Amino acid sequence: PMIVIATNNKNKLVEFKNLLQETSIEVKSLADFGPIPEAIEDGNTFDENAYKKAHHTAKILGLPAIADDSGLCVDALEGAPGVYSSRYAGENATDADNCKKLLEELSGKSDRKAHFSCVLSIAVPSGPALTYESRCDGIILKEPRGTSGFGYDPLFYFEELGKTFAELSMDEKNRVSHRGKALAEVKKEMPLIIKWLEQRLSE
Ligand code: ITT
Repeated sequence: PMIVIATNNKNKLVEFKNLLQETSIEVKSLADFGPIPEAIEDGNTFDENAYKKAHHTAKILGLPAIADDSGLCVDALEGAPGVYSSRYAGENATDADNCKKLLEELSGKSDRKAHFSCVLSIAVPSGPALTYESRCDGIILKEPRGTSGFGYDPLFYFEELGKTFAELSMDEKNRVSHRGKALAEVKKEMPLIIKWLEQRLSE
């Protein structure tokens, strides 16, 4: 079967493609279909928003879709920015704006523990969905380090490797990141997922 990667985030798309390329599923991106309206991400949890995005695209295109909802949860900020990670500093905020805002919010705080969360939802047009999730723990630095990746990567220090996510290659990041681990699970389960999709699509 075919599956559409329902994301407008170029960096996520690259990570997705990289991880799903050797599976037997045919992967498409939104760009293969021409513009469709964006899903409304008004849920309070990563789960809700991942499903909203996957089902929205599946319904419009009439094809199974996979979406990611992810974000950074900071202990000293009671889990913020969480589901608001992409627009922490405002509706049209850039990654740099969001990182700056995070450093401001954390200034003077000694607890720098944080984690990235990722929920992946695979939905069919008629509604049912499968969910996979993972997280990755780290520390928020006081200044950015490294130039790869996106979002909060330059501030997210991954202790096991002694580097920020922005100092890792894409393959290194994918081996340990929240999205990489959730996608690895999807990859491992692919035979079952394909069976599940074929059943749902024939109903
Ligand atoms: P789509 O909804 O179109 O997929 P988005 O960027 O709006 O794209 P989200 O709503 O899931 O996606 O927001 C995720 C935000 O969380 C993202 O913009 C980053 O700020 C942050 N984030 C998620 N994964 C990250 C990662 O691997 N590295 C750094 N920051 C990440």
